[in-house]
Amino acid sequence: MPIRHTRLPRGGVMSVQTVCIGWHWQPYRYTRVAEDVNGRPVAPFPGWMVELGRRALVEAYQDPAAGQDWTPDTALINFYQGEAKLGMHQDKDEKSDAPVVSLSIGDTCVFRFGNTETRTRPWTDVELASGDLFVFGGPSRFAYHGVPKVRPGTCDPACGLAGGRLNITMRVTGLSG
Ligand code: MD3
Ligand code: FE
Repeated sequence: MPIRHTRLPRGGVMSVQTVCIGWHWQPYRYTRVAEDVNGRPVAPFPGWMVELGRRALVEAYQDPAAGQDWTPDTALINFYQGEAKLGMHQDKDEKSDAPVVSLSIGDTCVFRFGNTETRTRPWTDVELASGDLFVFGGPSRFAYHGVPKVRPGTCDPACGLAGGRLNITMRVTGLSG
């Protein structure tokens, strides 16, 4: 399935481009085929990424048992090119409160981490650089968050991207089939 700008239900188009594995995400739903793109089944979720995510949970929680029952079945891969940004939102399309693991590659961005009640302040802005990995578990899982800015040209040449920013989020959908 090719990467694409997701169409929003009210007619807008996201400036970020997204491609999914495991399950195909559209606002408010997950499906096994990319019906809004080309009707093709999405690529399977690779076992090595399950293991990478589990290692992240073990490190984040400093608990060798963390992640043993955590099996991500989808990843949303966002690509930020040019002026692309992501407005403040909650991730509520998964039927699971399991942690989300986020891995950033490429240009540094400003990540805005808000609160669970409103999409407004208080929030905390943090820079996410290439190689940064975050685990959002517990109450953070349902906090509002967004990416107001990417800093062009801040990527280490060794990151392997010609420009822009990639973010991979591993998730548990809580869906079956
Ligand atoms: C906190 N992605 O894919 S990554 C998203 O950089 C998303 O592309 C941003 O927000 C990006 O939904 C932020 C960090 C992140 C990802 C998912 C979360 C933080 C999260 C889900 C719940 C809580
Ligand atoms: Fe999100």
